[in-house]
Amino acid sequence: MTPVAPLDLDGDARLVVMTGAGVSAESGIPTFRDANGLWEQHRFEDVASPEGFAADPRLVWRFYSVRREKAAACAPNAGHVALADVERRLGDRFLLVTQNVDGLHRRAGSRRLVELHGNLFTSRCSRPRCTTAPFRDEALHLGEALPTCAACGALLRPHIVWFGESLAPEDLQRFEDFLLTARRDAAPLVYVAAGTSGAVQPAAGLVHAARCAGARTVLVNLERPDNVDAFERVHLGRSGEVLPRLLG
Ligand code: BV8
Repeated sequence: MTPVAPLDLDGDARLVVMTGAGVSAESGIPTFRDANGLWEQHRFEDVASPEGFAADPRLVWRFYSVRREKAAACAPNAGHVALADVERRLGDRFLLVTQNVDGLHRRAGSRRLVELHGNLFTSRCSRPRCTTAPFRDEALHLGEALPTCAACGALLRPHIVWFGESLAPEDLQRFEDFLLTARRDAAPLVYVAAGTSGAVQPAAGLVHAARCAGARTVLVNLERPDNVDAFERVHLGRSGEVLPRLLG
């Protein structure tokens, strides 16, 4: 692994970090696109799309229940802890934006956190106009009977952003506001992406918005991802080893 010089985060510097499934790999959670990754067993259209849910809600509930069970049995790793530590140090000069739905950032102590793609441990009514709000759900729905909404009787679904579904505008706005505030304050801005293949939009494109806002860009990944050219500094290595040094 190339030497890792700590980021200069003193003074008024702002740091925004984007994480993907690679950050949870060292906790034992399979990524999506690595060998024997999650998508190896399923086409993502079948298990992570509204069409897939409509066609076979039992398969989708099994896919997410198995991941719910796995994530609950895993623990945050040194990369998650380093991100929670730097948040304690920087306070509102820090923002964590994750594609991950496993909940490990929150369990490591991160609170200035935007879960762009939702959360494994949250369910909601599948009927868009139902008034039932998303709620904490740790149950495993592996059997024949599928969970239904207490208010309207429709099927419940995981509170996850599936392919073909839009991200929550307020989540993207929180990221935009953080960039705008850094610019307004003429503060140095650093954008770090860790453990992501840069394959999924619009998350993979956030680095371009950060560059337009004047950010220095740093990548931490096991291999060169699709959007590697968007980064000025690249650290190839395990996020559990690199992030503590980079953010220390
Ligand atoms: C949307 C929830 C508008 C599910 C997920 C252009 C613009 C807008 C949309 C699109 C576009 N082009 C295509 C689209 C459509 C689509 C898309 O991006 N498709 C891809 C496949 C081409 N995007 C969407 O549908 C998005 N919606 O844009 O709405 C819209 C509306 C209608 C019609 C069109 C557009 C919604 C995308 C969200 C999908 N949901 N997750 C679930 O989790 O079950 S995405 C899913 O992939 C996960 O969230 C995952 O995090 C994410 C990205 O994967 P990564 O996290 O990067 O994981 P991956 O395995 O790929 O890579 C891991 C990396 O880590 C590897 O590089 C590996 O080398 C590295 N690594 C491994 N170990 C380590 C490590 N690195 C460091 N240390 C280690 N130890």
